[in-house]
Amino acid sequence: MYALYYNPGSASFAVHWMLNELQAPHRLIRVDFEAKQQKSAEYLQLNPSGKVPTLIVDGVRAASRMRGAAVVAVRTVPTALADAGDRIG
Ligand SMILES: N[C@@H](CCC(=O)N[C@@H](CS)C(=O)NCC(=O)O)C(=O)O
Repeated sequence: MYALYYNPGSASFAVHWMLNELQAPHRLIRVDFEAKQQKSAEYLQLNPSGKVPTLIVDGVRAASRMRGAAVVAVRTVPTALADAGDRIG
């Protein structure tokens, strides 16, 4: 199960798109930039850069930044392709 810390219109869009595209079950947690939530002590424990996205996989922080999209793809694509009846090559 994935959890994505995001802010609308930000770099977290890429990871959110990948989760949706691959129909990967996920939970979204909005990070309020106006309230500077990304700089809160709680959030900095999750992601010391103080930025979104932060991707959590099975309760463990897996990736921040664009690598999150790659993590979702690598973990999910084989199953997604099989379900769709697609083949690589
Ligand atoms: N640029 C990074 C994303 C990290 C990033 O710059 N996120 C911005 C939003 S687009 C952010 O969280 N900014 C909040 C801040 O710096 O306070 C990427 O390639 O994915």
